[in-house]
Order: sequence, then C-alpha cells, then structure tokens
Amino acid sequence: MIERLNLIKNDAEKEIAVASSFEALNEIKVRILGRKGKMTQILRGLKDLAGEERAEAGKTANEVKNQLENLIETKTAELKQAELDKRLQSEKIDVTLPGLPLPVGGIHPISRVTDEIKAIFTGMGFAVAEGPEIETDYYNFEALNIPHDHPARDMQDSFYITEQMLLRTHTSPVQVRTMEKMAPQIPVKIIVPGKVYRKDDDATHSPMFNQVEGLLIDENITFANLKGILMLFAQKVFGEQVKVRYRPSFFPFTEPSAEMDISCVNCQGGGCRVCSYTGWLEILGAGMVNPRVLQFGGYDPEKVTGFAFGMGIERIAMLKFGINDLRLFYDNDKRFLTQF
Ligand code: 2U9
Repeated sequence: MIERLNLIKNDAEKEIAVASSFEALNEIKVRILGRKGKMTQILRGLKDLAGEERAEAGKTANEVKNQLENLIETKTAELKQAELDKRLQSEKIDVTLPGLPLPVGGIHPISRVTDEIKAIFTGMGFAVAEGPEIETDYYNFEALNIPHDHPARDMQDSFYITEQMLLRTHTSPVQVRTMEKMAPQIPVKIIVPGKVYRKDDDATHSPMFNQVEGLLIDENITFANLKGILMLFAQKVFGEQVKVRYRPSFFPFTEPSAEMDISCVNCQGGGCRVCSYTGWLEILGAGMVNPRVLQFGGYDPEKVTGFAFGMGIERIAMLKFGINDLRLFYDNDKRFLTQF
C-alpha cells in the first residue's frame, strides 16, 4: 500500500511539474484527488485494512494527499504569475513615445476683427451692448425713424416672422433699447456687435452678416467728436498712414449723415482695381443722431446730442486681409480658415 502511494505520489509530482495550463493541472487534480480519483479510492479502501497497517497507510495517504494538494496550489500560483507576466509583457506601452498630434482650432477671421474693433472702442471708454436677433417692427424701424415706405420694411427685403416681428436688419434696435434703459442718464457710450439679416445674396452680400454699430450721447457732442473718434479707429485698424474723408449721405436715423472712406489699402490712394481707380474705399456710415430718434429713446434733443456709426465687419475683414468673396467666411473651408 505504501509503495502504491509512493508510486502515485512520484507520478503525480512529475505530471504536476510539467503541467503548462490550468486545464492540464485541473485534469491531474480530478484524476488523483477528485471524487473518483486514485487517492480518494485508497482513502476509502483503508477501512478494509487491519489495525497497524491501516494506521500507517492512513498516515502516509493523508501526507501524500496534503503534499499533492500543496503542489497543485503552488503550481496554480506559478501558472497565474506566468500568465500575468505574459500579459504585462504583451500589453506594455511605452509612455515615452510622442503622442498623436491633435488638430488645433483657431479664431475665425470675423471673430478676430470683431475682437479687435471691440478692443479699440473699449479702449476709448465705450461699453459693449448686445440684444435680441429677433426684433419687433417698433425697435427695428419705427423708433429709428424709418418710414413705412422705406424699402427695408418691404417683405422682399427683410425676413419677417409675423407682421410685427422680424430678424433684425441692423444692430440699431439694441441702441434704442439701451437708451430706453438709461435715459435720462448721460453719457451713453456703447458699441453693439452682432449678426444681422437681410434678403441679399451675392459675392459682397450675404443674408446673414455681422455689424458693429456705435452710439455716443452726451452734452455738446458735435460732428468734430465723430470725426476724431472714427479717424482714430481707422488708423488703429488699417495703420497710422491711412487717410480718411467724409462724403455726405442719408440715413433716416442720423442728420446730418456721412460716409467715411479710407485711402485704398491696396494702392495707398494711387488708384487700382480694388478701389475702382478712385484711391478711396468706403468703410462705414455715420452721422449725428436724428433728434426724433433721441426722443424715441427718451432723451431731450434740446439738452443732449449724439453721434452714431455703423459698419459691416465682413467688409472690414475683406479689406484688411485682401479677401474678394464674402462667401469664403461661411464655407468653413480649412484651407481658407487656417490662413488667419
Ligand atoms: C441709433 C441711432 C443711430 C447707426 C448708423 C450707419 C450710419 C450705417 C451701415 C454700414 C454698413 C450698415 O452694415 S451696413 O450695411 N450703417 O451706415 N449706421 S449711422 O445709427 C444709429 C443707430 C442707432 C439709436
């Protein structure tokens, strides 16, 4: 019996030593220590042996059983460790490798120019005001002294939502709203950047575009203040060398009204295709706030005066960067956008 036990032990030890998988190890365990296994059969058979022999065989059998159980346990741990080592080796990452480059976004040229214009005017003490893009007929037209037969009021020229509501055609309603809130406090000194909407669509007109308008109301504001501030603005955007001139114009909300030109950014005034051989480029409209509009906003035109101006940001950006088609701003073509 002892010999049989030793034989089982030696064979099992060899088998366990060479087992290279959990399946193989488990098969050995079942075959030797399982319910129908060799060791189990021997342990069960002990009861048939006589006194002393049974005691000795029982002792040895238990020792062998324990030894084999320990061996299997140790081998299981070894296999687990080997499996872990293999995974660590194959899944190893080199954290010192350079990462994949991520595409970096940029500021849209319209946003760049808007930010620059805002910085120039806030530097001169203007506050930035904003307001709704869906407006009432009153704020968009009526309070700005725009008559009922003005073309902008036609369904053909503006985007109406109902008879009384439309997408704003300029940012001017925000100035009216600001005046209403502030009156009779002075000064009112704001610029209003934002999107505006008109039924227009070609290389220089888009149904949506961006404007910056400005308004300064105080005692004794004159056309000289308008000229001084707008000339400084032109020089900051286009360079100190730029010249400006004013031509008379007409807007229902200003009186008198003017348009400001700058010397051509392309030919410095000599005449070229960009300026249609005039040497000048129109960049904004302006004027002294019409007394009726001051009244609509709650100010007394006998006590205060004001000037206002407006410009299209796309136009400023086109002149500044030498872009000849407005639609490029809205195409989201990275070949265009990455140039700024
Ligand atoms: C209030 C009073 C006066 C705003 C002004 C202009 C002249 C002007 C155009 C420039 C190019 C619009 O984008 S554009 O097509 N704007 O010429 N805008 S004065 O005058 C105001 C605004 C609000 C209460």
